[in-house]
Amino acid sequence: VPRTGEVVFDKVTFTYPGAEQPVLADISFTARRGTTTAIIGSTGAGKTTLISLIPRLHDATSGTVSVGGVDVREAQLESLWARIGLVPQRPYLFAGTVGSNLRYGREEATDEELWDALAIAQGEDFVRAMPETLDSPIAQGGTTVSGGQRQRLSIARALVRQPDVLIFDDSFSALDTATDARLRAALDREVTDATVIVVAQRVSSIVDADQILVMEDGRIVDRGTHSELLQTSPTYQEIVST
Ligand code: DCP
Ligand code: MG
Repeated sequence: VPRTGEVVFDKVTFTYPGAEQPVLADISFTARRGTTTAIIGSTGAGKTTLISLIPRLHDATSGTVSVGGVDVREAQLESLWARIGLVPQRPYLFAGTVGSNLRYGREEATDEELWDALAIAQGEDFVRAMPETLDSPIAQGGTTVSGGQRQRLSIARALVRQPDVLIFDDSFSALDTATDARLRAALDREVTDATVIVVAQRVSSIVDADQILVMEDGRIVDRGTHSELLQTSPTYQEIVST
């Protein structure tokens, strides 16, 4: 399996088991290594479903999804997952410590690597301010940290794994716009090799993306850069203005 993290969707359709209507229809795009692909669209458009096909949380009903040139259905699941860092829309923390939560998925990571990931995820300051820093306990369900802190720990956990493909599902929504901007600038600076896929609600989080896919009812209705879409896409214009 080549180490390149290019993600390709080719005419992908997906219907949830037992459902009548497809949730994704005719999805084709390429997300290249070293670039950021953003996915935007209203609630229920199918964004989370789309990204869930990459680590095979679901399998496409028709069409193919490939990572690094290999059809995900033919890849070994363990090696596929090792190459994907997915920050879920509802981040979860385990009972344990800050450190054990960050090491989940890469137990051998050093403290220095954890701090590097926290610095990018804008979590360094609040973890340093905790009485036992990386050894601070996290209660079951992560109730000892705020929603925004949980989001940042979840982002840092994905970075610690140094994946080829980094997927953020609405991961910046609980952050204030200044923190969001700092985090994206740090990602741009420090994560240069990965294929980054960002699902976002806020247009400000994706203005710099190399390509933006605009989704509506399970389809990609428009695509382009921010400035291209401002001129060509009524759907995008509507999202921008709300
Ligand atoms: N759906 C379903 N079964 C599931 C998950 C979703 O039937 N287990 C349906 C609900 C929506 C459609 O699929 O009609 C798309 O759901 P998504 O969660 O993929 O939509 P988004 O991620 O775009 O929505 P949001 O912005 O609210 O996260
Ligand atoms: Mg979603």
